[in-house]
Amino acid sequence: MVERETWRKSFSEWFHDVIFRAELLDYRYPIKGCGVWLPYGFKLRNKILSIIRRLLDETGHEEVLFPLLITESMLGKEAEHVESFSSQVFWVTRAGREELAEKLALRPTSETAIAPMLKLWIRSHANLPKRIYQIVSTFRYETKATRPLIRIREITTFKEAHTCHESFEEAEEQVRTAVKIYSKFFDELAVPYIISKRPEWDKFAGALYSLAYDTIFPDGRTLQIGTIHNLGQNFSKAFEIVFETREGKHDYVWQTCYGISERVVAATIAIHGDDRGLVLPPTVAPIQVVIIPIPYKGFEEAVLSKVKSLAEGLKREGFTVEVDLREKYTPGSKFYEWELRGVPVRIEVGPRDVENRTVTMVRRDSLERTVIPEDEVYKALPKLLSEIQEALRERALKEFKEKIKRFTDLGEALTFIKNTGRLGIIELPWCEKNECGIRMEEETGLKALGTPYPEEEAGNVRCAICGGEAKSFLRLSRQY
Ligand code: 5CA
Ligand code: ZN
Repeated sequence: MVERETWRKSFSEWFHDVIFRAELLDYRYPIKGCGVWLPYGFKLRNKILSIIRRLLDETGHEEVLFPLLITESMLGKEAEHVESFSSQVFWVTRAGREELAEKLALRPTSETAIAPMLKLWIRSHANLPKRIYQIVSTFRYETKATRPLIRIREITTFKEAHTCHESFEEAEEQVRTAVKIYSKFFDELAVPYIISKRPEWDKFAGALYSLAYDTIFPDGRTLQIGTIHNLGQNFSKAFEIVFETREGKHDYVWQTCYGISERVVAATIAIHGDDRGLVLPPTVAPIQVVIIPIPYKGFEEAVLSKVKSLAEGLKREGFTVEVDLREKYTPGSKFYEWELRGVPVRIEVGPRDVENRTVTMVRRDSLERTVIPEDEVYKALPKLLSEIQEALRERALKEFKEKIKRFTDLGEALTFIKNTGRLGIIELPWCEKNECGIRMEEETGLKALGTPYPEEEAGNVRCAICGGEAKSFLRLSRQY
């Protein structure tokens, strides 16, 4: 097994360090909150995006691309929305030598960019349901400390889906579909999550309610990695998106939206890593297998020719393979580098492998070595990759579950919080009154994530604050 001490104890440093040294991104760009995707990071990003694209495409979503700029009047149409985003918007006020007559916002998200076009496109129930998505940069002037991939000002990988429906019930059905899509998505990344209905005071501005996916980082803090909002008719009323119903009447469309960002890349890195660096799940690893020759005097030719034919064979079978033939590096330093970059499987070919017609396979997660006959590699590799995927999933899930604790009593919870280093999530019975929830945040010094989704009856317990009948549990954590 690989140690996870640094990863656990100084996670924040580990995270910054690994992003930089594994050459995923470079945040030395001279604007705060903006980073450069490097080739290896960009490949990882695109692998992850290809999963969400597939899941959306197969469930009736169509990919589109809207302009980056939004006029001030468009952005201002839905009152709650603009109120909540106003402190975070970047504005374009000048163009060339001229002051603009109406200033233009860089989209912080796109409801208000999309709505005026939906108004033109949707005439009748025959145009519904409508499901579109785009993957774009959005801009948020974050005032909290920025963090690589986690809190940035140019969010470069903002995947936002927007849907329109005939009825509230259909929008609710779409919310359930979105939950299925995101759950599958995170399952493929082997990233564990918990789904909560955000409390009233923390929902997306302009939504009826918000559901959120949170995961727990090695330092015990939670990260919101995805959100799903039922927007009701708030935006369609503000933008007059009206359709003719089946009965020949007119109604405003019912909308939902749901989004993720490069935080999903952050979560994939953080959840599976260890002291040697990245450990990438095979489903998203840009390189699945790296082949490294172990040259030995007199065997150079034989080793090289075996490495090359093996690489060709594996590529033909559809694996993504890297062959590290660099002469100036020792095998040891190559091992170190590909371990840092999280390649799931390393194949070593040495003189003994040539003699015995074998290959040596080393898995990145456990560093376990196995020597197998060379003609079995094509069968052994897919099996090994799926074993790695499963092992990562199991370990992550086990660690995740251990970090969620339910209490019935505030005092017990407070003692637990005081004595627990990397806290995770606690749950306390709640009457669902806002004032009690806010008091829970104050008493614990934590932030509310919301209540379990799907809804869960609290059973026969009392609100941890007022002693009244508890309707559900409130989840609380330290959040990024
Ligand atoms: N229009 C809706 C749905 S797309 C929306 O904007 N929702 S959101 O505000 O919750 O953002 C969607 C997701 O983007 C969040 O769940 C979070 O995972 C991610 N996100 C938000 N702000 C940032 C940021 N500054 N840096 C990185 N990711 C972010
Ligand atoms: Zn209460």
